[in-house]
Amino acid sequence: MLVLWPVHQLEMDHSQYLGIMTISAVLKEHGISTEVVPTDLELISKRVERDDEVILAYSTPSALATVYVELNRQLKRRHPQVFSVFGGTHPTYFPKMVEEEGVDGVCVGEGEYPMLELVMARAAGESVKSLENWWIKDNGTIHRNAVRPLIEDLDELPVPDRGIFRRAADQSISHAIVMTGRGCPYHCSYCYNHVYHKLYAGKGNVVRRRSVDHVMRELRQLKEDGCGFIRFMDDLFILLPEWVKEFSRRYREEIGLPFTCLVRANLVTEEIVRSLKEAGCHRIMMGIEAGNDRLRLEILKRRMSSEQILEAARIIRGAKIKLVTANILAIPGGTIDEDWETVDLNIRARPNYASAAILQAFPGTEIHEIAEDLGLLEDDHLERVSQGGFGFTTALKGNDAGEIRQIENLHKFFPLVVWFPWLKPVIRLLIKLPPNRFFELMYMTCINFGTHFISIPPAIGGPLLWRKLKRRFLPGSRRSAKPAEAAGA
Ligand code: B12
Ligand code: SF4
Repeated sequence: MLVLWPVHQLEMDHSQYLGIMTISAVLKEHGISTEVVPTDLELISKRVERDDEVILAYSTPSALATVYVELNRQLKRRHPQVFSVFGGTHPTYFPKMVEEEGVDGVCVGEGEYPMLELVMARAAGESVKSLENWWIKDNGTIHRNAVRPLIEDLDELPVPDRGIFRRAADQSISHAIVMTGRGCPYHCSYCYNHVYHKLYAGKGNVVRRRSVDHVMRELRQLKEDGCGFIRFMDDLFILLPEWVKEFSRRYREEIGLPFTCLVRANLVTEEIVRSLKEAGCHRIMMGIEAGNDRLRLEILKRRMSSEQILEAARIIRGAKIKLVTANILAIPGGTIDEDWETVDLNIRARPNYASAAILQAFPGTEIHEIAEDLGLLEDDHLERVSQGGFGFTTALKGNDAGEIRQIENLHKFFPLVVWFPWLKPVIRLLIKLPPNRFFELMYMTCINFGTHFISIPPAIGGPLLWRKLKRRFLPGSRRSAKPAEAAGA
């Protein structure tokens, strides 16, 4: 029995999927083979043919749902005997995707034990239709099973199986994405967390943290393997101040690598930022999201004031930690003037880099309902947000096409205008032009500079950018995913 995970853009250095790695580690503990492969129809076909029984498993963010469903449809036409399952954020928000052609089952919520049970049951020739967390299609009938309680103690999980990616792709080991816990207690309308709170009501605490010991074990291994930089991607790294203090002390003594993490402005204090700095924190990312109070409080449901944001930014900058802000444009019910307010609040916060995304109203989230109530959804909205486009444009309708165009263009100039506020009058004029390659190039330049020279120390980010450019522009070095035979080695 082989569990095979097709991964979009597997060759990219940031393609580090902890969901896949953790499930893989659990499966391997039970003697089950698992591999990742690039989303290449021929490669996957060859690999499928080499094993008697294969489960195709897709870890599916909404942005890639259509990409994976389409790939799977083609694979199932060639290999009807494989069993195809989908898990991750999109199936969790939108389990109805089980109705798609070729999908045999979707896993709702946390996947380690549900996947283990499913694989074991199939290996034993047993039925999988009543397994917890699964929506299973069986002879045209869909069986919708409830979720099991959340894993209470994350320390019971094995260290993520990073080897699964290293064997399959020539990814850089210079930096690693690490999660020290799961869940966030807040309920921002565009985020996955409120969905989890609803889904798991009465079934355990959504917010959980690994012990410092457990995290250190993983980090020591990463350091031994040559990793030089850690990206903690916990939703809210500073949620538990006592944990952070213990972690910071031990991290400084035992690991000492530069790292980044994410914070929320209302939780930032001088004391916590000092301990992060002492531990070696290189960059902090903090959401500003919207400068306009109505959009921030009522639409995005981010309960914090502009003053709190500015004070947190002051504390982070004061500690000489690089500050990167996260922002959202094209918010349902918002206007271009309100998006300029976001620029203005960023200018006042003076981040080292201001990142911005165009809001994607993923199905299952509250912001999707808000957009629906405002009549902003096109009939093909789901397809539009799930083709792997990663948000260069909005999929929402607006009252005025000209205004939408300005917002999409402002997105391309966002980091630049926060760096150089004196450019505002020029950019106000430029964004009235039709979207064009120059604007995109400007955006890609800023984003690559921000990612590789600000968010990551340049000594590590520089080589990463070089690898990326080589892959993009030098023929022959484009595919750094290894052939399926090597992946299985
Ligand atoms: C690290 C991270 C990234 C990394 C790595 C990609 C990744 N998806 O891991 C990078 C920086 C590349 C990234 C990019 C993007 N991300 Co991101 N990212 C995260 C983050 C912070 C952590 C993911 C993680 O490692 N979680 C820990 C693991 C253990 O949990 P998990 O992945 O959910 O997996 C568990 C279950 O979902 C399930 N499961 C997962 N896959 C499968 C498959 C099967 C078969 C089964 C049975 C179960 C199963 O079991 C796992 C173990 O319990 C999450 C927020 C979060 N806290 O989860 C956002 C999040 C996943 N990202 C999000 C978004 C929007 C994006 C982007 C689209 C942003 C953009 N505009 O470009 C891109 C998409 C790129 C991509 N290909 O995924 C959204 C997704 C929303 C949605 N509806 O899909 C999230 C949820 C953030 C949010 N605020 O809502 N991201
Ligand atoms: S604070 Fe961040 S992680 Fe928490 S719910 Fe809001 S957006 Fe999601």
